[in-house]
Amino acid sequence: MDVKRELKRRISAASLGSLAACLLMVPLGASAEELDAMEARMRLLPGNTPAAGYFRLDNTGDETVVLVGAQSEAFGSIELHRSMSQDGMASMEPVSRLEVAPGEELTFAPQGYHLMLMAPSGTLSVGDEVEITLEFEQRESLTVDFEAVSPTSM
Ligand SMILES: [Cu+2]
Repeated sequence: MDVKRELKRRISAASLGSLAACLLMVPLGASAEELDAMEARMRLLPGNTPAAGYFRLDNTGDETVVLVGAQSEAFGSIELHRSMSQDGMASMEPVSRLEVAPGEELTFAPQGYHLMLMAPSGTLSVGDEVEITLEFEQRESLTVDFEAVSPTSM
């Protein structure tokens, strides 16, 4: 075999090697189909009380998914919160990350987890749909349409 051809072969083998290395740097299980958000609603509350976002997250993939936050153009600030009842007093606290194991689902619902939707950029009415982007650790974000519902509907 002549030298030139052998060299060419080595180069293409080397570039294949670096391509493989690049592929390995992409987080595994990054496919969006493995994660579904359903029943996404936001409950509007009167006055200056922040709206609350509720949904269900299904992890049908084989990797644990970690929810770390949310963003929306419709709100200045969104936090993950958990409602609690202690000594008969209702309160809530911020949550920084929530894990959803493979095959598990996570439900945001009244008296439990909710998205605290603060500083709305406009007036929201029942029936409006707002995009909220859920953010995860080491995987691409998921943008979900949340439908505005009345305070009494949930
Ligand atoms: Cu809250």
